[in-house]
Amino acid sequence: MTDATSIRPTVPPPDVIRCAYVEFIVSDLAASREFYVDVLGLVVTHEDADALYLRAFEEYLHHSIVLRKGPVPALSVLAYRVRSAAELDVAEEYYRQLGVRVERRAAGAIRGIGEAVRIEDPLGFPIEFFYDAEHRERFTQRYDAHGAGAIARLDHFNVNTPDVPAARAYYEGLGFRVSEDIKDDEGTVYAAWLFRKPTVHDIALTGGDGPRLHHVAFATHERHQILHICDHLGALRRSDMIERGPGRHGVSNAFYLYLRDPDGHRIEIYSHDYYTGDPDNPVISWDVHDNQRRDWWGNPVVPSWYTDASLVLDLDGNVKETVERTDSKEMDVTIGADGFSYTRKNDTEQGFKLGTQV
Ligand code: 4SX
Ligand code: FE2
Ligand code: CA
Repeated sequence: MTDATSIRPTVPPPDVIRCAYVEFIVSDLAASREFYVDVLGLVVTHEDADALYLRAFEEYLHHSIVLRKGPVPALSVLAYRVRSAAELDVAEEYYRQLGVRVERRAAGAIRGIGEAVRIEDPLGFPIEFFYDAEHRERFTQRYDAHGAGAIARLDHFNVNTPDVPAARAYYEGLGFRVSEDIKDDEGTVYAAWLFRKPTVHDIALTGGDGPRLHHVAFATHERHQILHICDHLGALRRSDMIERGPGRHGVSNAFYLYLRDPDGHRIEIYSHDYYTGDPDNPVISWDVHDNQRRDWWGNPVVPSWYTDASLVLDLDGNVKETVERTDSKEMDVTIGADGFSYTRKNDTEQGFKLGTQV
């Protein structure tokens, strides 16, 4: 994190529509293809010896995920779509004023994407803004091609960053609004969810050593599609790829499943969050000790979900060093040795008495 989290530019931020695509560096394209194409059913837009460009059934832009072969598994870019090509000039000026690294990419430089602006954001992430992109067939009604675990579209990014309030202020400056957060009584903020499109989030900020990518999430229309992915992995004897879930989130209310791809990159399959588009959409704050915040049914979160994340690259392709989180860590205050949590806040040590409503 640089001082740029506290700079406020005098020009407006670019008009971001939504999170649009992610690029991962992977070690073995054939293994990635088995996971993303054969199991998850993503549609191949383009593939060559270096990379796979994939999209989900409802998407008509060229890709929502790129898997590129490289030496170190990592995140190489998180891309946001802006409202028009003119917003690229706005983005360039905004980030120059923030004092971070800014690069223009000519049309044709990035397969499937027109002109783009790439930056290293104040949190240390490689971020792209683009508008123009090639269109491909939208598979919405290609039911012949949908498997039982059909994935509709990219939904959100989730990143690890050490200072959540600073990161939140940066994203609010970029025009994102908070939908939900997790805090404690001492004022520590553990996580925050922010959006541009009218859903719970385009980006979640999760307190942790960073910059690292926690996960990217794809949405299905129905819960049964998530359950089928679990059954499919079981049938392949690949249940080790299931990290957490399936379950119902407290935050967002979405149905969820977390998978780890062959390089350990975490993919969430997500369904049914709620509409947030009105200007007075209420912010929901959760207590970090509420054991229904991350799983509405109270199922515990596995430690790897708190500790593991993907490294990120700078614009030259070098691995970014991470900065340690110094604020208290959610895992330590909930499932660690001193951790505690509750189901009903006013319960005593005697625990829940059947029939008692608090
Ligand atoms: O685990 S949480 O219920 O806080 C949660 C995690 C909610 C929504 C998400 O997309 C997520 O990754
Ligand atoms: Fe998520
Ligand atoms: Ca498991």
